[in-house]
Amino acid sequence: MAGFDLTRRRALLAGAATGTAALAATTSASAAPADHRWAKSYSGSPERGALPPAEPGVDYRPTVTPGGATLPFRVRDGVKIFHLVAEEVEHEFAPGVRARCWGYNGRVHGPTIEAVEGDRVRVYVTNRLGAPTTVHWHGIFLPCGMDGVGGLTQRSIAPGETFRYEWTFRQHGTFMYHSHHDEMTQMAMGMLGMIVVHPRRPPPGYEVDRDFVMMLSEWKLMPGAKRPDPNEMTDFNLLTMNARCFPGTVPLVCKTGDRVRIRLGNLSAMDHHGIHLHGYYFKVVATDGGRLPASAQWPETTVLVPTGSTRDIEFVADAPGDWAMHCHMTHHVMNQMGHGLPNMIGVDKGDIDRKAQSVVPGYMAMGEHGMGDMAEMGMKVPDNSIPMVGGKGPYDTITMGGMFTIVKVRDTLEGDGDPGWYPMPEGTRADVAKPQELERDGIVV
Ligand SMILES: [Cu+2]
Repeated sequence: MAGFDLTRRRALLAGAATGTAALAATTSASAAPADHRWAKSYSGSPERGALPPAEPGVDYRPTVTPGGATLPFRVRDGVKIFHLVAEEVEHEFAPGVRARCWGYNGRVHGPTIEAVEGDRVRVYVTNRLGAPTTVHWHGIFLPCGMDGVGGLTQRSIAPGETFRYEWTFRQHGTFMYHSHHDEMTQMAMGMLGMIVVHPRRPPPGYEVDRDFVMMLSEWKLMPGAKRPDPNEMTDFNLLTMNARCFPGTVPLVCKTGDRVRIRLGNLSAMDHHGIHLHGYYFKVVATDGGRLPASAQWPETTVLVPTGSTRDIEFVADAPGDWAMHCHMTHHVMNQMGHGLPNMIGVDKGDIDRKAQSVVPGYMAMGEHGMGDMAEMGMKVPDNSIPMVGGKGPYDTITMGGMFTIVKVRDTLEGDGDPGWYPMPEGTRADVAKPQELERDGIVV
């Protein structure tokens, strides 16, 4: 099966100057065998294959980046003009924990760049950091000199300078951008963002009602510290979705019956994330290598998003509720201070906490029954840090942190804001068993 993407791209590369010609060529070439040699043609000029700039809300349904933003653009002479400003940003990961990070346009991570296949784009990058930087457009086909690898494809952008990048999108899908100068430092400080490119002529099944974008990343921020530590290699303590950790993550709000796509990207320094959605199965429909043909889209409840990759998942939100969505690596649903503690499971602590608190105010050892105890008892934490777990839920403490968010599906919605907690219909929520129920079913406790 020759992917339609390849034939379409080849049609664009054939030098079609207008949308009509390009699309006609796509149709006639649809039976052609896959051929990857087209890639060599990308050393051509940025204008090659450009189509009229597509309009949001007219030519495509804009995506939503929960907790983030989309980069605005203007059109000049048929080119979409974007401007990224690399700078230091005061960022809040969750209420109670902030840090001086590096990002773009006053945000961490940078705003999502959104365009349509065939759009010619010009991205100015201004460097307001104290260090040189570059921007690499991860997964994008472009002339080699626009690839943004410091030293290899360009000289780095010195502090105070503005560089111009320019290309025509010849593919569609979910991609990313990030610093490619001193990556270990600059990516760990937050210099990442997502890129979404819609198809010029959407393939069957592409249209959805909700199109969410989510960047996964990880940080080391010592409790009380003001800056993330880029030197950390293994022991990350803030695991984030769109640069926020639970309970600071922003829910994904859907209406019952909506067709939903979530575009997951991972630019964590050292980790892959298995993102699990409760209440549904979804299909993995695309990677940053392109959309999968329907015959290759497989159902899952957890999708592994390796670092340096994107995965698009789609499902129909036909079950109302508050459905958890989170990384299934259990240490990735913890916040700061979740590491390096003595194991106290099964240990009677007696009044050790009270005694220790006389010399270390707020001291609290891991609970005899685990970390949940600490969340429920409201362990005191140092300034500018958050407890390992604990969000306020409608019934109890939610003993999760880190890479955890909620897909909120409702029969009726007023606006796209957080609709609050899901009111469980009578008799559909787990609750304490009544004695007569136990007796009826022969359960002895
Ligand atoms: Cu993870």
